[in-house]
Amino acid sequence: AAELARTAARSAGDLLTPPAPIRLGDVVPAPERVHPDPAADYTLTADAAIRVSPAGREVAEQLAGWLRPATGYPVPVTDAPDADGLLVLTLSEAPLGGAALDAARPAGPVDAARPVDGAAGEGGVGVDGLGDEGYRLDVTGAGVRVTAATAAGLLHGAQTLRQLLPAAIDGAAPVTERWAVPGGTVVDRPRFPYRGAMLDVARHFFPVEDVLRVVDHLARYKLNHLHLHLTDDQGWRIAVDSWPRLSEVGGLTEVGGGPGGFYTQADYRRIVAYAARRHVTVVPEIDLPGHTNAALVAYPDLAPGKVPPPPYTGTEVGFSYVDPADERTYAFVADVVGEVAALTPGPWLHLGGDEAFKVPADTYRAFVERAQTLVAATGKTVVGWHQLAPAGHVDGRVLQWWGTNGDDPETADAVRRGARVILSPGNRVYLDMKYATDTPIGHDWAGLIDVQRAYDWDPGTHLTGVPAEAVLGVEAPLWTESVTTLAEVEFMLFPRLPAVAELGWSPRSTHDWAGFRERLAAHGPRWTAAGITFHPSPDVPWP
Ligand code: TNX
Repeated sequence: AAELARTAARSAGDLLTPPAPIRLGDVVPAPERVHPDPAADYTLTADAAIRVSPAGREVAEQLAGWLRPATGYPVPVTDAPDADGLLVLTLSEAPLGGAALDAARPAGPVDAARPVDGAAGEGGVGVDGLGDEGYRLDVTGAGVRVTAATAAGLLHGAQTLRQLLPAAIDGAAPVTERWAVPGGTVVDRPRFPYRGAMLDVARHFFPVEDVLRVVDHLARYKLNHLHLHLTDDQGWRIAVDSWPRLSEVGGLTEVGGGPGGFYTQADYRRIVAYAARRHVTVVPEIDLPGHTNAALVAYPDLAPGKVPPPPYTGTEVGFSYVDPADERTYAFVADVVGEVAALTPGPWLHLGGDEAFKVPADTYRAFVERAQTLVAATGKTVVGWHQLAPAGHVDGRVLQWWGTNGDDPETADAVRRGARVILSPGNRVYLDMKYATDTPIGHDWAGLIDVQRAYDWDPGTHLTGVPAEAVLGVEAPLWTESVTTLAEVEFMLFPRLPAVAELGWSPRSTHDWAGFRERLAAHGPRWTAAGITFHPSPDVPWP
C-alpha cells in the first residue's frame, strides 16, 4: 500500500517536475552499492535544516557550509532530537526520530536485488558493516539521511550528498536552481584504509592557505591522508625548536632562487587541525639520510667532513647526506623526529630514505635501522620510500613503493618480513608527470600520465609478490620542482587525483574506464564553479 501511494504521488509530481538530473550512482569514487529509487527524488528547499546527533555536529556544520553559498538558504544545524530536519546525519544504529522522514520510509532490509528503504539497523546492513569510514545514504521525497558508525563515515556520506546535487552547488554565490537529489540508497565503504596524496612543500614552498585548500580537495574525493614532504635539498619547511637554524636558515631557499619559507609549529598545528576536521591525517616526512642539503647549510657539523655546502636551488637529486659516522647526527634525528611526532596526532612518521646515492649500502642500512628505532621510540609507525626495504623490520613498518615496473624483490621480501605497502607507482600516479608532451610543467622520466593511465591499474595486484592483504592503500605524490603556484598544483591534481581516489576507495568490481570517464566528466563543471584549475584532458568527455 505504501508503495502504491508513493507511486501515485510520484505520477502527479512527474507532470510538474522532471527527475533529478544526476543519477544516484554518478559519484566519484564509485560507491560500493547503489539502489536508485526514481520515485523518491528529494528537492532541497529554503526550509531545509540539518538535524544531527551531537557527535556529528562538526560534520553537519561542514555540510551546511557547502550548501549555503550557492542555495542562499540558511540551512540551520540543530541537535534537538525533536526538531524538524530534512537532512539528518546520525552516528547511532538507532536512527534519530524525525516525523517527516520516518513516515516516508517504510522499513526493509538492504538487498542488492531490489530498491532499499530501511534505515541502517533495521535491515541487512547496520552501522556495524560500515566499519570506520563507511556510511549509508537514504534519499526519499521527504528528506535525506546519512548514517554511519563514525564521524569520518558521516563526512564521506555528506560528500556523496554534495555530489548528488547539481554542479552549481559548488558556486560561491546564490543561483536559481532546482536543488534535486536522486532518490534511493547508497551503502558505501572503502576498499583500502590508506588513501592519500603527497605535496612537496620543500622544492617550492606553499603557504598554509594553499595546503588547506589541498586538504579540501582530498576530502572531497574521500582521500584520508595528506603526506607533507617537509624537507629536501632546496629547503627545510618545519620549525624545530631544538635546532632553530633548520628553518631559519634552511628555509630561506627553494628551486629557482625564490624566497622559500617554512611553517612555524603553530602553522603546522593549524594544518593538522584543519585536516583532522576533514578526517584527513597528516603524514609528515623528514627525508633522511639523503635530500638533506638545506639541513647541512644550516648545520655544517652534520655534513660529511664538516664541509659547509652551498645552498642548493637546482633540481638534481642524490648528492647530499647527513654524516652517518657522527653520533651528533643521531641526536639530530632523535630531536627532529621527537618534535615532529609531538606536533602530529596521526600515527605515522615518514623517514624518506630515497636516493641516498652517495651512502654505501651497508652504511645506509645501519643508518636506517637506527633512524627507524628513533621513530619507533616516539610512538609513531615508520613509513618510508621503498629504498628502506633492505633494513630490518620494525613493528608496523610501511614502505611506499614508487617504482615503475611492478616488480621489486626487495620490497616483496620486506613484506614477507612484516612490512605493509603504500602504492605510488611512478608511471601511474606521479602527479608531477606531464599529461602529454605539450604539458607546460612537469617531468616525463616515468612517462606521460593522462587520466586513463592513472586509472587503469589495480593496487591489489600491481606489485609482484605483494598480496592485496599487505597493501595499505594508494598515494599520489606531487613533486614540485616545476610547480610554483596553487593553480599549478590544482592543474596537476585534477583530474588525476579523483582517478587515484577511486582506486583507493571503490571495490574492484566497479572498475570500468568507460563508466568512470563519464562520471568524471560531470565534475568539470563542479571544478569550474569552485574555481579549481584543471587539465581538460582529451580522455574525458567533458560536457
Ligand atoms: C624522485 S620519488 C624523487 C624526488 C623527485 C622526483 C621527481 C622519490 C622518492 N624521489 O626526489 O622530486 O623523483 O619526479
